[in-house]
Amino acid sequence: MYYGDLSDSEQISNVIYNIKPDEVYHLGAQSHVRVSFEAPEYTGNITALGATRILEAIRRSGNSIKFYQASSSEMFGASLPPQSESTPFIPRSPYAAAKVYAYWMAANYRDGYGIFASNGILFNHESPRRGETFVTRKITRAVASILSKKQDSLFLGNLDARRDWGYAPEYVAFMWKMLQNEKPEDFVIGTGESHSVREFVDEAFSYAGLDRDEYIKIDPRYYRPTEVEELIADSNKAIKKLKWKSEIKFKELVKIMVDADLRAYGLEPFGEGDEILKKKFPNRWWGVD
Ligand code: G4F
Repeated sequence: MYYGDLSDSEQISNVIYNIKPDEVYHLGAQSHVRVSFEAPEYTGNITALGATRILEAIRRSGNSIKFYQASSSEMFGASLPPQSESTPFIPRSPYAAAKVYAYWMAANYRDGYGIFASNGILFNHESPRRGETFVTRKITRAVASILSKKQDSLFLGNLDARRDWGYAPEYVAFMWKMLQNEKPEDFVIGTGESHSVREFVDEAFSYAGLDRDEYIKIDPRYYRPTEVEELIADSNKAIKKLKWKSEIKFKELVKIMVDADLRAYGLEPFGEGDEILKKKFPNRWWGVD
């Protein structure tokens, strides 16, 4: 294990020099959209310039290193859905603006220096490992916490926002696939379906037999100065060229996450989420995680 910091170009160069990697998957970022409004400069430094620091270290190393840039559907911002590789970027947050910059740096290092750099424009991808302040995990954790009698309400922001939510392990497998492609290219990855935060709440609470109206409260603290209303991936390029297929659909994802949080709270999972994983990924570690 090597340690580094995306704000420190010398350290990054040393890591690239010492490891001499074949492939770099750059997922490091200040990745929380709401937080980026509170810390816009820091977000630019880490999320935008961090990518440049790695690309520059790769270029200076002179080694043949493939580079994956974790681009985001947030870059589409106010562009109407469905969003594909040719949809214009209209970023709606400091985070999204920083990701647009990093996207173009990867494209420029590809075109200018011949570096194998690819942008994966990934729509929201979730799992039991999702950070607790992102909305999906916040909801599924709250369900477990309410059932454990440790929490009696859940404060949320905009329930009308719509996202294209998929299952993260599938997306990570596709990141690897992108770097095995014969040439560096950009791909949009998502399920092609959008659902509102309200629908996510409804699915999670009804799976647990809870009445959402008893628990959900709105706190304007969680509103964003500018919101992304709706994201839906048009992944046709990835489907045709790299056989992308999202296995886990919205309702299944919710059940997987609720079951995992119940277990984390020491409760018996309802079991449907576990069954879905065993059935769809019988030979994969993420089927039993
Ligand atoms: O879960 P979120 O914070 O994810 P968001 O903003 O879509 O960004 C995530 O996905 C992106 C990929 O498209 C990544 F690039 C990014 O790094 C991150 O992983 O919020 C989802 C939606 C938003 O519209 C937000 O306004 O949920 C709404 N929301 C409503 N109440 C809330 C809450 N979001 C959070 N985090 N907390 C709430 O209480």
